[in-house]
Amino acid sequence: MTAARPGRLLVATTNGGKLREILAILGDLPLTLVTLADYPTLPEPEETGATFAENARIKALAYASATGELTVAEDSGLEIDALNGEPGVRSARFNGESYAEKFATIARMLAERGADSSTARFVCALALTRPDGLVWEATGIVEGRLQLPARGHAGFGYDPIFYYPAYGRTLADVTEAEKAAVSHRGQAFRRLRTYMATAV
Ligand code: ITT
Repeated sequence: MTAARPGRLLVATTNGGKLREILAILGDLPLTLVTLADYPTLPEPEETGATFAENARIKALAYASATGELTVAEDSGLEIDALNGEPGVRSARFNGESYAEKFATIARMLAERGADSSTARFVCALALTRPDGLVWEATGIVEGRLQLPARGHAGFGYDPIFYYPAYGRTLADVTEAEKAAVSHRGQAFRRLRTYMATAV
């Protein structure tokens, strides 16, 4: 396997909310963490996969081969059971420019099905790659419930409508550390941290 640039890891995401959460978890690894801010002209790969894991591999491989870096990328999203798993891998592109509009779409779709809530989960699949191939992958899942109207201003994306029963709050109504302790991304990236500390 081609040696990537030693001692470095590219955290490849265009999403500032994800990036902040990931850097907080990986920050104490003895590695230089680089981001897409260090590669400002790279094109964004098209997410053509049918699953979170496939899209994570597509992104990680595209960024690793464009940069020559050991690279981690993740694909994540919200699965709402009453909507047959929607928005799922389409979470970022789901109906509506703003999250307020996306939440309104979800409320309307639920109402069409005679529901006002649903069990739901956030899923995060990450892929670690070198320029010539996949090195390792992991997944994290957090189970919760959809709660409308939105509540809380922390976090990002769908956090204000994701109620986490053990906290009795949405993930936008808890601290970043509380979210990371239970979140899909927290689980997947703590696994990566353990792997990187021992294997790379
Ligand atoms: P990159 O592909 O560049 O990483 P992206 O935002 O396009 O950024 P995804 O395609 O994986 O990433 O879409 C993930 C979407 O799922 C994200 O934009 C949110 O809408 C939602 N999402 C994922 N994790 C979330 C979280 O922790 N809290 C709230 N919403 C989340």
